[in-house]
Formats: sequence, structure tokens, C-alpha cells
Amino acid sequence: MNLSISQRVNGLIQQLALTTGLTLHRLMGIALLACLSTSTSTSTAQAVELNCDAHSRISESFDNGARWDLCWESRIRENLVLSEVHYTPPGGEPLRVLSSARLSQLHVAYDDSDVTYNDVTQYGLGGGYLQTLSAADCPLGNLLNVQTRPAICRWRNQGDAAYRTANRAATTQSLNLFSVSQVGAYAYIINWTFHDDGAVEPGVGATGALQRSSSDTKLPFGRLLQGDPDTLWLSHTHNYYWRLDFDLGSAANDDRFSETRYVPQSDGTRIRQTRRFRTEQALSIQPEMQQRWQISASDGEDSPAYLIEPTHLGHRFVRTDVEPYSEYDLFVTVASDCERFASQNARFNPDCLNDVLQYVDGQSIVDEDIVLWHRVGFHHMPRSEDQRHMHAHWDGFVMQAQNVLPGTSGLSGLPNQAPVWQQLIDRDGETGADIHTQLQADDADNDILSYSATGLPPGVSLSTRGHLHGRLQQAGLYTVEVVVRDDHSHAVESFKWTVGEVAPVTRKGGGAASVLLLLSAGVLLAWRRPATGIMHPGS
Ligand SMILES: [Cu+2]
Repeated sequence: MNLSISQRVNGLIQQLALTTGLTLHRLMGIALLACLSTSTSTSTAQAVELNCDAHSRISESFDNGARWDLCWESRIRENLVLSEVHYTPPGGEPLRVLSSARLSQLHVAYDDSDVTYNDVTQYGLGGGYLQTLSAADCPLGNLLNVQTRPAICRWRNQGDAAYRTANRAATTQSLNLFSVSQVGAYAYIINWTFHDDGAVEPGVGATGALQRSSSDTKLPFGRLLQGDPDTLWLSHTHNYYWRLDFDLGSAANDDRFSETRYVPQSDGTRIRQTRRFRTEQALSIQPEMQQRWQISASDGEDSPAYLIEPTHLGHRFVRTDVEPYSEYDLFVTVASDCERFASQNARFNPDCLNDVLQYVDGQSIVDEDIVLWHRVGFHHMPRSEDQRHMHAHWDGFVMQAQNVLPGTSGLSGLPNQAPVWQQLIDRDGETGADIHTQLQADDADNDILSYSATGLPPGVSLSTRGHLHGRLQQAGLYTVEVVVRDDHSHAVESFKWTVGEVAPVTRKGGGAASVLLLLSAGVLLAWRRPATGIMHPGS
């Protein structure tokens, strides 16, 4: 049980910090205590050379030996633009992951079809829309100034379970950046989480207050909320578009993009199909296909890669008559400075195309710098709980590292210690003898161990928990090989097992005589071979 109370409290406060937005004063006392007991980071990995000044640079090292390095800036429209994002796995070399990552549109379409917002281009998330944060908004971290105002909270999360069995646990850590943008009645919390296992998780919390209502309470859009029978709050879909310029590995123009789907067959099997794309693409989520998208540094199954699995897909906004790009959830394009926003791009880039579907125009992506655009949608049906102060509705997705770490992130900084057998002795016995013995091995990491054996005498088996049991059936000399495994390593030992035949009983009253004979043989064997307490023959 390695989760300390301070870590649990930390996790709780951190959750609250994000879900309650900016009202953390009451929690400050606890937060200070939690801060004091938070372990300090160890800096084991080499720093990465970044082309940004010290103020714009973020480097975070974790207890497992991993590290993130990146540059940030805040733009008036997109707000946070992260660049030169590098991940260093525990004990490994820095891996360049993204040359740039940002929100590229925040599209909100109302169910009455009267209004559609493109908040990033119509308004913005930075500049005057970016809210000033106080120390109370960032109790576990540091505030970063955007020009002269503190507006970005950088903090480190600690305490979620990275690995857990009955015997062993490891906790995760992550670097988190968030800022708050007020756009109309909504406040959007723009969050980026960089996990110690290499995963990147962008997210948006929609909070503040509901934006649009109607006095026509008979409309079939949205809901009446408790205590206000005269106002119909309109339902709508938030569509978040992220622009992700991956540059995996040393070169920007050698990334590959593929989609794997698991196609259901009539006999219940699922057939894996992988398509590597060589031209720009617009792709839709098909839930029944269990799709995953992969961007990899080079060919081959072992290439470092990042995976996007679109598991958050229950809500999709599609309106192809006016916004054809809404039919798709993921776009792959060749990087172009001209192609900055997912929609309404020409507003700020008049010589450029207007939306992300137009960017997909058949260009080859082979040997080009590739950009992914991912849309995550959320249909917001107002509830009474959304008034008057609306809690944060969180949406986002995870980009997971593949072939980047040697193992479970929380443990990969620590070498595994293989299990060790307690002394195994050779065994003797007679046919008909019942066997109930526990084999024992020790594990310095306290891992769960599993046991297996080959060469056992017929009638005897070894359970995965190490219980040797059964009845000896057949005389012979057996060489038994036993293996004990933790989750990473194993130890092999062998012992000899001599099984003698019990002489057939023919005389009347011979049963008692045979028992006496066996008992004396047992005493003799025990005298010949001192037992260790682990392996008593027939015990
Ligand atoms: Cu909403």
C-alpha cells in the first residue's frame, strides 16, 4: 500500500482545482500541507536543447526518471501553442514528439440551428480573453506570466495508480498546464497533461455559465431547468479541434501515418487490418471497427509511435450541407503555416484555404511533415445542475506512446529483481502416496509470483500458486524442472524425484505390515536426507 495520504489528498485537491475552476481558497490550508509532503523531482535525464528563451521553456523530470521538455507561447486566437515537445523515457534518449500542438478551433453548434460559434477565430482564447490567475488558482504549482499577467498554471500531479497488485503499487506523475479563457458566458479551461509514461493528454473544460436560451419553452431543443419555468436553455454540441504537428524522432518529414481497424466477421472473429496512408486523409470514426490511428517515426513494428484511440465517440456533430468538414473526426495534412485553424481559417489568412477538409486535397504525405487534426465532440444537454454556475464539462483524448518505454512507467525506472527459489531438495516416495506441499520462492520487489513445472511424476501437478499436489502413480526417477515468474523475470530450478513401487499385498493382515514397512522406510529416508521444512515427502 504505497499510496500515502498526502498523495491521495494531493490527487483530490488537484481534481478539485480543475473541476471547481477558480474557487479554491477553502482548500488552500490542506493544499499547503500537501505541497510540503510532495516528494521532490529527481533530475536524471539530460536536458534537451530547445530554441526558446528560459521564460518560454518548461522542463519537468519525474521520479521514474522520465522527463518532458517543451516551449510554450500564448497567441491571441489559439492561446497556448506548445512547440519542440520532447519526451525522455526513463534511462533513455530524448525523443522529439511534436513540433507544435494547440487547439485550432472551438466550434459550438446549437440544436435550433440558429447559431454556430467558431470561438477561436470569432473571438479567441488568448489576449483579452485569457483570464488572470491568482496563486489560489494554482495551489500546487507556479503561475506563468503571459506578457505581464499571470495566466497559466504549471503544476505537477502525483498520486494516481500507475501499477497495482495486491503486493505492489507505483504512482504516476504528470506535468500539467492550464489556463482559463472567458468567451461569452463560457469559461474554457484549456489543459495539457504530459504523463510520465510519455502520454500526452489535451483537454478542455467547458464551465462558466450557459450561453443561449429561448422564451419559447415549447421548442424541442434543450431543457427547462428547475426553478425557472420560463426559460428554455438550448442544447448544443461543442466540437474541439486540436492541431498536432508530430515530428517523431530526428527528422520532421519521415513520419508514417496508419489506421488499424478490427473488422468483425460473421463467425465472431475480428480481423486486424492496417492501412498506411500515402496521401492526405479525412477519416470518420466507425465505432464498430475499433479503430486506432498511429503515427510512427519509421517503418516496422518496433518503431517509436504515438497512438490515438477514439474511445470518446458517442457524440458526433455532422452537418455536411453547411460544414462538410463536420463529417470527419481526424484529418492528416501536409504541414503548412497557411493552414492554422480547422475552420474560418481565411479570416486571418486570406490567401489560404478556409477549413481543414479543404486542406485535404490529395497531396502526398510521403517524406513530408505531417499534421494531424483531431475533433472530439460533446453534446451538451443542459441540466439543472448547470445553473447558475456551471461545473466544468471535460473533453479530450490521450495520445499514447508505443515502443518508447521499456515497461510500466511507474516501475520502468527501477530494475526488476527476479524471484529466488528457496532451497529445493530431492524427493523420494512410493506409489499411492498423497502429495500436498507448497513450493516457495522469494521476491525482493514483493511481486505476485506464478509457478509452473515440467517433468512431474504422473498424478502430481503444480498450481500457479506453487501448490504441489496429487498422488504418486508410477514408479520411476523423475527430473522435475520448476519455474517461478514475476511480471518480468523468472528463476528455474530442478530436483530429482524417486518414486518406488509398493510391493503387492497378498498375505492376510499384510496391510498393517506394509504400513509398518513404509513407515520404517520413511524414517530411514528422513534420516538419510534432512528435510528443510519446505519439502517434506508426503507432507
Ligand atoms: Cu455547452
